[in-house]
Amino acid sequence: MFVTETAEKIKSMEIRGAGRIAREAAEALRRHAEEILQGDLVSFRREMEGAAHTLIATRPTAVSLPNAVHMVMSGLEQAVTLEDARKGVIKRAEQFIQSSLHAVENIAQFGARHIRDGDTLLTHCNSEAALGCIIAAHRSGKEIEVFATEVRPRNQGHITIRTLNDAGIKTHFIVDSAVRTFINEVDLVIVGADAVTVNGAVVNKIGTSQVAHTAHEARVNVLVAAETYKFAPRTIFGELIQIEERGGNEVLADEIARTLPYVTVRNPAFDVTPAEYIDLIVTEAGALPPQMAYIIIRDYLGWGIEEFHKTFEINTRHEE
Ligand code: RI2
Repeated sequence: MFVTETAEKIKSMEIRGAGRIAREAAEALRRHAEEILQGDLVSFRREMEGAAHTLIATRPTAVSLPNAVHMVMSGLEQAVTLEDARKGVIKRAEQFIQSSLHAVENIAQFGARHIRDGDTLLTHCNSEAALGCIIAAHRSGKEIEVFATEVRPRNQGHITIRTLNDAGIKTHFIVDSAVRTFINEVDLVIVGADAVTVNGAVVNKIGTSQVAHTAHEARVNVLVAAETYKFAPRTIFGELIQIEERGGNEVLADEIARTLPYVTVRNPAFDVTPAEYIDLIVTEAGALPPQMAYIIIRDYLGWGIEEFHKTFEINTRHEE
């Protein structure tokens, strides 16, 4: 029940933001494990796997979601009693949520050091990790200003300007297409991430790549704030990040669209910024150039690699 509710909220974006989605999915699994009272270990596993699948299927791009689900579900196979299995899920979900919150705090502290007194920043969309850096810099006494974009079609920029305003940070609210007009007034771009691939490309809210390209042209540095669980292990094996395309009615009202039979709305929710437009990715484990994404995947999400090796061994045996 709680899993279905959470899944619906993630789909409709009532719950949004890659980190928050991951924590809410972990919490849904935790509650689900608590609520399964009937059955044995086998049926518990089956129930939990069903719930994991439902949650992962909600939004395809933010890799924080499958990574979080994987972390909570890992160890379920090895559990020997139903109670062990239940306790394991609950414990790992709590651990994930706590470590995610700590990660966001650490990133804020690390990221703030890259912001200088007097800087004007630009952010796109609404990222708790990116905003954490900006707010931490402000709290440490640095005088900063922020340009925040509107973020069509879902207007996440409105959430961003409210947060910045509440923190007492001087903010300029601009439409997405005004970034190039103002980029020469900007010292540093800070954005979040939904996924980071092994070649250091960053998948984030649609428009991020235009912002980064514009910044690159103007020689303005681009900093990405991303927890390690936003790195995508399977990109090592060539798996591509699926870019979610949402309904056209988020962009153009149905009653208008109906009068325009030759017009189709395209509404990708994310885009890919290549590594060469990114100067630094700030994680809770420290800042690194995007080209070092593999190290994070290997050291923090090694499970993906192990799984691949297992599969590979099986495949070679088949070939013999
Ligand atoms: P945090 C969001 O996606 C935005 O693309 C944002 O930059 C990213 O998640 C990371 O957000 P959406 O859910 O985890 O608005 O840093 O589609 O909050």
